Amino acid sequence: MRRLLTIILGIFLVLPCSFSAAVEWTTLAGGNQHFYELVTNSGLTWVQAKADAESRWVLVNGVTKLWGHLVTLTSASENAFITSAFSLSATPWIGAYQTSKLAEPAGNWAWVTGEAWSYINWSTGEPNDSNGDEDAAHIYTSGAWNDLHNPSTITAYIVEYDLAAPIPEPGTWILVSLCSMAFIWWRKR
Ligand SMILES: [Ca+2]
Ligand SMILES: [Ca+2]
Repeated sequence: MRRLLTIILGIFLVLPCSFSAAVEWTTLAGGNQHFYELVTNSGLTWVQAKADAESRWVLVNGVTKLWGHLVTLTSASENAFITSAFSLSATPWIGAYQTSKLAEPAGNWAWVTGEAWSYINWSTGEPNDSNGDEDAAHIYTSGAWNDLHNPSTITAYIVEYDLAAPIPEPGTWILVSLCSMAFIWWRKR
């Protein structure tokens, strides 16, 4: 009985405090300490995927909350990390989009975070603005990008977590405190 209660309490402690499927690109691996996650679903447009990514967050070390956004691939090494870390067979959305149609097909591309548009990895012949209506980007298994019709749906996107909240929200402290109190109470029994 005691063992069963320990397991249940352990699940209660671990799940809300540290659960995440996100993968860190560590400094040891030449990375930036950002976290990345491949999110799969039944099919979202680029606009829907962007909103979904921006509603997500991870807790680092139990207290630092990092908010997500569609991934920004601003270097060859970041692009290579994503390509090796995840199966990209669903050709997920990434955080590149066209701010206007005044310079098709390759002009006015931007990252959702406003980071500089310098590194590019378009697939051969892309972007091509097929049918005059491709203004959002996704990534192939090879790591190369394609511009696609924004209202098309894709069953995956990649989220990057790096936007730190300055102060953990009260709810976070309450959760951490409750977890700690529950653990101390259990050890004292
Ligand atoms: Ca990035
Ligand atoms: Ca295209």
